[in-house]
Amino acid sequence: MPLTLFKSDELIPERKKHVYIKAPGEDITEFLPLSNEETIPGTLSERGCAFCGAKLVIGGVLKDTIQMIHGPIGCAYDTWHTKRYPSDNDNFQLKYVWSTNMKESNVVFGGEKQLKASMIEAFKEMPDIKRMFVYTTCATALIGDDPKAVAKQVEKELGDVDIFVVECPGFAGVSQSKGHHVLNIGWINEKVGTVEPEITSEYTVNLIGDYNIQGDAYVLHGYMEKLGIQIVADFTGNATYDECRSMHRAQVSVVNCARSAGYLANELNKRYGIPRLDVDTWGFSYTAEALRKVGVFFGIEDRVEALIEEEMEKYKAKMDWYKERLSGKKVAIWTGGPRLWHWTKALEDDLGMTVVAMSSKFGHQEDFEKVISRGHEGAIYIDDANELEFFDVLEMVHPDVVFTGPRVGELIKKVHLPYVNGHAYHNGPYMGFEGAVNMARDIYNAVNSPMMKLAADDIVAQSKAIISGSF
Ligand code: CFM
Repeated sequence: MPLTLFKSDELIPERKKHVYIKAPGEDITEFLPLSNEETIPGTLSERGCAFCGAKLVIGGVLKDTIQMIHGPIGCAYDTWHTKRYPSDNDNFQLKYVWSTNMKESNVVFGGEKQLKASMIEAFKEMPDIKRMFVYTTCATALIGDDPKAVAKQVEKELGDVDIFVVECPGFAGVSQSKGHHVLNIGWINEKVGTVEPEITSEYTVNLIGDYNIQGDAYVLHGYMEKLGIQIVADFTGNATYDECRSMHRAQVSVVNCARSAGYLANELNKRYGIPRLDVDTWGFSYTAEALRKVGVFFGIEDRVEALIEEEMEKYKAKMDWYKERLSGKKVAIWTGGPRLWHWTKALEDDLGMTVVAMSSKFGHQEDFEKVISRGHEGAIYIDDANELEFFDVLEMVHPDVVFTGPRVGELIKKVHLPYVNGHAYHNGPYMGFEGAVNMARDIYNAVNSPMMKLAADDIVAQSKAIISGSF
C-alpha cells in the first residue's frame, strides 16, 4: 500500500500524496510522500512559521545574545519560554524576551525609529551583553523596514557591539524549515570567519545542529572532553555568538540535526574545506557509532573504545532492564522531521519497540528517504499531518505511547494514551548513553502510569452517573 488516502481526508484528496505506508518489496526510489510543500488550505497544519524556525530553534539558544524581535509583541511572546535549552550562563537566554512591540502607528509610519530605540534600550539595560540578533517578522517585512541599516547605525553609535540581522518573516517559506536555512546562510555569509579562536588541542570539531535540549549538548561536550577534542563551536547549544563566528577553524563538522543546520556544514565544506561528518547521537548503538566515526577521523580509535566501554559499564544494565519491559510496545513519533530518522531504528534496536507511525511537520525529501529506509514494512509516514489524520492513525495502529509536543500531546492525553514530550523531553537529556536510559525511563513511566487507567475509569464512572441521573 503506497500513497494512501485517510478516511478523514475524503474532502481533501490532495492529502493522499503526503501519506505513505511502507509495503513489502518497495523502496524509496518508488514512493516518497510529498514534503516541504505549501500546506493545503483547510488541513489545519501543526507547522510553525519561518521566523520561528530561525529564532526559537537556532538563534534563541545562544547564551550571550539579545534576541530583538522586530514585530508585534505576540511574535516575541510566543517564541519565548517554550523550549528547554539551558546554558551555563545562568540561563540568560531563557529569562528574557525582547521586542519592538510594533503598534498600529509604527506599521503606518514605519518601525525603524522604534527598532533603533529598542536596540539601544536593550543594550543599556544589559550592559554586560554586547551581541544581538535582530529578526524581522511578517508585519515589519511587509512595511519594508530596513533592519540592516538600523543595525549598522547602532553598531557605529555604540562602538563595542556586534549585531546579526535575520530577515526571515513568518511568510518567507512553507514552514519553520525556511528559517533554519535563512539563518544558516546569513551566518556563514556575514559572521563566520570574523573571529579567530584559540586552538588548544590537536583535534578540533564544530558540533552542528544540537541545541542543548535539557542538556543534550552537555553530554556530547563531556564525551569530547574525555577524548581530548576541542569544540571550536557548538551551533548553537550552550554557545556564544563569537564561538559561532570562529567555526572556520575546526577540522571537521560533526552534524547532528542535518535538517536545521546541514546548510551551514555544507558551506563550511565548500568555503573552508571542512569535511562534514553526519552522526546520530540518540540511542546506544548510534552513540557508539557516532563516537567511532569521530575516532576514525582523528585516528584515536583506542580512546573512543575505552570511552564506549566505560559508558556501557555504567548504563548497559539499566538499558537492558527497560528493554525487557518495553520490548514489543508500539510507538508513534510526531515531531519535526529529523527525530523520526534518529529514533525509529534506535528505539527498535535498543529497546525492542516497534515504531508504527511517524509524522513530520517540515521534513524534506531527504528526511523521508532516511526514515523510510530505516523503518520497516507496514509503518506509516505522514508529511504535515493534521489532527483528524492523527486520530485515523491511532485507530489504525493503536500505539502504546506517542512521542510528540505538548500541543498534540494534549489531544493524545484526551484519548488516554501515554505521551512523551518528543521535542523538549520529559526529564532529559536524551542524548548519549545516559540520555538513552533517561528516554527509556520516561517511556516506561508513561506506559505504566496509572493515570491513564484512572482517567478512563473516571470517565466510565461519570457516564454511568450521568445515565443514572446522580451526577
Ligand atoms: Fe532539528 Fe531540533 Fe528537529 Fe528542528 Fe524542531 Fe526541535 Fe524537532 Mo521540535 S532543530 S529539526 S525545528 S532536531 S524544535 S530541537 S524537536 S520540531 S525534530
